[in-house]
Amino acid sequence: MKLVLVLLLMAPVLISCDSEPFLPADCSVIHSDNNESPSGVYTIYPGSSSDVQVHCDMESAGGGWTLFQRRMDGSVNFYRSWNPYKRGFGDAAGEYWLGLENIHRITRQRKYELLVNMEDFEGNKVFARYSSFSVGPEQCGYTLRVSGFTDGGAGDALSYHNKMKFSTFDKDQDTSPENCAILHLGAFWYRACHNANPNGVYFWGDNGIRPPGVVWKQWKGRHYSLKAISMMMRPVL
Ligand SMILES: [Ca+2]
Repeated sequence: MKLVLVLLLMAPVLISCDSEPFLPADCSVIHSDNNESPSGVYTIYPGSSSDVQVHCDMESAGGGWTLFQRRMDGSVNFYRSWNPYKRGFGDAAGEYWLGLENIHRITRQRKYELLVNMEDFEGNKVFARYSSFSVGPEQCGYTLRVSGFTDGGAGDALSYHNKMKFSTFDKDQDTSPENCAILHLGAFWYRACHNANPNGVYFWGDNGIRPPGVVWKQWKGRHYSLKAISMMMRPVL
């Protein structure tokens, strides 16, 4: 009896080699696996082992986009310090920031493009698209690299931020003598300071008297806070 027990304990753990676990690195892999997958929340594996929930846009421009930033209703506070921006916060089913480390890990794998969808309070929808997008490692300040603009009605607000490091209120890496994150109540790849402030304070409509909100200057100017904006990436085929 003892011998049987010992043999059982020594038996190798059975591992099925018939199918590899499906660990998609981003939404494009999920879309390629099944192009009828709807938009929504999925789990991806941007690093070697870590998993993270994201919203996948399976409709815009062919689908397969991984959202790394989303504002839509003001339900999440985006005025946060360096560590939350590094690691990510919010809810993949609503407003969230994927985290600079995750964005870096995804965009270092291959060439990515960027799509920014936005909407005003009158229901108008526009976009800006960039054929090349990446975020460098933390040692380099999570530097943004973005180029190859295509206008979908929004105008080009991001080229101004190209090659900038990321700044939060507790980590000033902008080129201004002041602290852009504190001045504009956000966190971004500020220069001195911005043409876009997608992580600014959310406002419901335009009341005319307020600090800077969720801004895309080339579309609505400096004083209009958008109803919705989402920033998403996809590998270039
Ligand atoms: Ca500064």
